Amino acid sequence: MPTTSIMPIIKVPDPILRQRALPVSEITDGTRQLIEDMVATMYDAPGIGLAAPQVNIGQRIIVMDCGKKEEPNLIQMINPEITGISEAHTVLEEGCLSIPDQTADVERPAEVEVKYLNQDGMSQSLVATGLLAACVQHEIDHLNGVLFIDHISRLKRDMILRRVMKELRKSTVDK
Ligand code: GNR
Ligand code: NI
Repeated sequence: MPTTSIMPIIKVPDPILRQRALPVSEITDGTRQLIEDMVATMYDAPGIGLAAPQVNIGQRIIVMDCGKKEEPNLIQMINPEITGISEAHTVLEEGCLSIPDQTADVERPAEVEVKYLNQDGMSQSLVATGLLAACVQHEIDHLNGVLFIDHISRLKRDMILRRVMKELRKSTVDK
């Protein structure tokens, strides 16, 4: 019987979130198991995307589902690379499982083209717009140690970080 595990999600200020993840050099059964566990962890959270560094794994792997409940659209990427961006930018409200309960408007290219490997090591390409475009850029950022708060003003970033640290202190004193 195949079994999947829900993995703990790493939160700020863990330095792992600021490290650059390494390319997957060989796709093994272990890689495929990790991807399964990441998918289960993303749906459990729930979130629309998850990057391996968020579960303490420094590999270039992301999973996403920006579909609806009735119409899921699971996408799993190994070694994703942005190969094209639109000139047009859009603003979307983003959140992050590693920065609990905080959101901010983030401006990004409206459309991106991404090249990646699937679980069988086959090269794939995706053109994303709308929420999926924001999500795939947010996830690839995670692989480079970048968080959505790096795209907003210092004032807003510091406000969010102060709130997160306050909650963190509260939860460690309580317990
Ligand atoms: O669940 C998530 N929602 C979200 C909303 C707008 C843009 C990006 C995202 S990704 C986020 C899950 C997460 O933290 N992925 O890294
Ligand atoms: Ni995130």
